[in-house]
Amino acid sequence: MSTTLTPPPPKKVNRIGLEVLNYKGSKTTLCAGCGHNAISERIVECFYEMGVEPWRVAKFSGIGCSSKSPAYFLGLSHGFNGVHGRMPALATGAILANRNMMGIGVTGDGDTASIGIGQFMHLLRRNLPLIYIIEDNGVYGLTKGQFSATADLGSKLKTGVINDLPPFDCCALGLKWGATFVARSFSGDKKQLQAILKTAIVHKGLSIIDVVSPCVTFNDHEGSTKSYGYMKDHEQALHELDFVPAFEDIEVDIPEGEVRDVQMHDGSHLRIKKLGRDYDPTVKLNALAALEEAEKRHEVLTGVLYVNTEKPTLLDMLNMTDEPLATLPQAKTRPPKEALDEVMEELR
Ligand SMILES: Cc1ncc(C[n+]2csc(CCOP(=O)(O)OP(=O)(O)O)c2C)c(N)n1
Ligand code: SF4
Ligand SMILES: [Mg+2]
Repeated sequence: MSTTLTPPPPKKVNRIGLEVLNYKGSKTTLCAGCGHNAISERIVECFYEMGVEPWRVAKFSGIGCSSKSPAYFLGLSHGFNGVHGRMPALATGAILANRNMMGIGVTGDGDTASIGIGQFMHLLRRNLPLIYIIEDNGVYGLTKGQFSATADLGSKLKTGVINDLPPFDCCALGLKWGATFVARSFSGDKKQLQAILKTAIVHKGLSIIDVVSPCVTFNDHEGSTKSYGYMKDHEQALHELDFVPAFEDIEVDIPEGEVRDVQMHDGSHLRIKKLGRDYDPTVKLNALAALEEAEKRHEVLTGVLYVNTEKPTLLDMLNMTDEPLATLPQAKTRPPKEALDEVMEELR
């Protein structure tokens, strides 16, 4: 009697032949249920599905539970965990030194809007090509839950302390001061966050993605405005999003008047389906007005607030070379001897 062995099913791979496993990182050490874990999972899925070469990605972060999360995704990528609130300077230096790398920064609301607000503002005016994710829970999770500068006015800590200062809205800052892709999402909204992340992966410029990401240990109670419960009752999606990458067939039926289509640099499409209102995310004033209105109504507006595919990046403005600076020969990085002799002559 002969036994036939069934071969194992073929491994599922993406368009560059990698398995999803190749996009994972170490096992998370964050609390079970922390919103930050869901964001790491979305990053793994999106980089896998987009077929990004992980060794071409540079991950940056500061200090905080959120800033620990780059350890939990893209284990084959380069990573740099810097000082609290100083990630933008690190990312700027690294991306300038090698424009072939795709930069992704993961930070917290404290890391960005409290101690790091100065660095954040300077990053915004530079339009550095970088995916900048703020895992926004309104508190300093790592140091046991004090209010951060994105905590809403009137939000309550577990101890009963009420926040009596108005928040910085990182999306409004991004819009006003120069980011070219600005979105807000919720860690619990898988589909929306995936479409936003995929768009950011192909966007040529600075993407600010503020993701409300509840801290289950210190800020998920009644009275908090960054809890799962509050988001369930107050999230207002601007539109329904669908991302069609350049490598997929985009021939799909679009119901006229219902869908807005934004073409990205690489030929990918961000499909924006109307939900109630007609919203054009290429007009900055629309975004600022929508945020103001939402604040008055105590709503958390999510979706793509703004996208600008025209503005030159910092790398274009500086006319940076394609070659990594570390590999340039001295002949290309120093003025020639004759030029130096000429300067010396002028000083004589
Ligand atoms: C210079 C400096 N000041 C203060 C701290 C203490 N500290 C560590 S993490 C943190 C805040 C983290 O909050 P956030 O960025 O919102 O991250 P989360 O833990 O909430 O994800 C603070 C104040 C520090 N590590 N370094
Ligand atoms: S303390 Fe809060 S932010 Fe930190 S891992 Fe736990 S749930 Fe997440
Ligand atoms: Mg925080």
